[in-house]
Amino acid sequence: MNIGITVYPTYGGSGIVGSELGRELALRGHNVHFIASALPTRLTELNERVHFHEVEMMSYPLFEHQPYDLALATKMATVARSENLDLLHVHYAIPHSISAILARESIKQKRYVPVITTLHGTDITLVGADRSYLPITRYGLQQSDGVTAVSKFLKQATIETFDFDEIEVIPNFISPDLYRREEGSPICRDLSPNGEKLLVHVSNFRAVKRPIDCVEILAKVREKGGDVHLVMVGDGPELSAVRHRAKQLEVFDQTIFVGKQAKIADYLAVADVFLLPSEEESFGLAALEAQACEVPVIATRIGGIPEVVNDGETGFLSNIGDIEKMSDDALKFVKDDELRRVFGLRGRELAIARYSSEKIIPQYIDFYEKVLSQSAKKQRQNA
Ligand code: GMT
Repeated sequence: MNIGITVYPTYGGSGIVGSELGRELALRGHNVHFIASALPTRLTELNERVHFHEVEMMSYPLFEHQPYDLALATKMATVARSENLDLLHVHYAIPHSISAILARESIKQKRYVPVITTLHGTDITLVGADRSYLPITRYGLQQSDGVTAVSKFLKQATIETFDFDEIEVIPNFISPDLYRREEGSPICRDLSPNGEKLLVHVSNFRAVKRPIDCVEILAKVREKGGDVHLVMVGDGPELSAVRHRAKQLEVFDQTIFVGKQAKIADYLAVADVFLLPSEEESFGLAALEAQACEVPVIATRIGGIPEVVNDGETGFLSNIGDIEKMSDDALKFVKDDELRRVFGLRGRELAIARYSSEKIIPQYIDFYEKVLSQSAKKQRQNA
């Protein structure tokens, strides 16, 4: 198949999933055309099966704001025709599905190119659910030829908010070869020079991730006798507040801010405990990646996290903001090597059994084929 994929190319779970999906599809012989405003972060290699088409923004004195949605739609339509795309697969509904629908409609006299929208989370729970965006998000869902969601939780949230239920759940995935344990690497020696245990958090430091809770947990674990460092991977709006709180709690010297990283796996591979204290998480891709690296997860019992983390088996779940319990749970892993090992092994086992690329990518391919045959049938009926 010739597949067009659109993602937000910057830091964010949906961009990672879309990019890795493209890479996996290309490995299986499909031609993938990324259509985005920049090369997606995790897309490190272009080759004869993986192509990148940059959305060029048009500037004109009349435009106070450059019309990205239209520039994207224009590029999608152009690439769909020039590369003979079979379908357009967009990640994150706003505005990608609207742009794709516009592209599809603008060229349908020549050929009908179906649009598949994958919902990731805040496109439904925050942005799409906002009263001002709700009607256009619903329109994007209704007009897509196929819609997938990354968790059962997100499907249910979409049904409740948008009264729209034609959604296939295709969960996020990991490549077990890319995410695996690797102790004793140079990174590990830098982060833990005296053998301190490593708590690791990875996010885009938005308020919904509650990154400040991570330094609160660090302070409590240390207070309770845990010899730990906290590694904060990523960047975003809450970063300066996190730094400030770390100083207030006198744990700044034990907190290592490494910024955005192209290879998150390097940090997860040496982590001892992964922290994800979010107040919203439709799936929690970083928790899955951590589990694949045999790292037990301390997270909140919200959204899709219980679908990914088995409480008491691959990690421990708590209520939002329950720093006391999260730090007690983290301390258990810090103090007990065997507990950490058992939870870690089980985490990798479940991550591979439920969410390996071998299992999930065929589900996307089957879904593409289903949508293509349904839309071909519809086109024949309308002819
Ligand atoms: O919240 C983020 O980090 C970014 C956001 C995105 O769409 O880029 O992530 C969402 O999609 C990820 C991949 O499917 C999920 O793992 C995250 O749980 C989800 N974030 C939220 O629901 C807050």
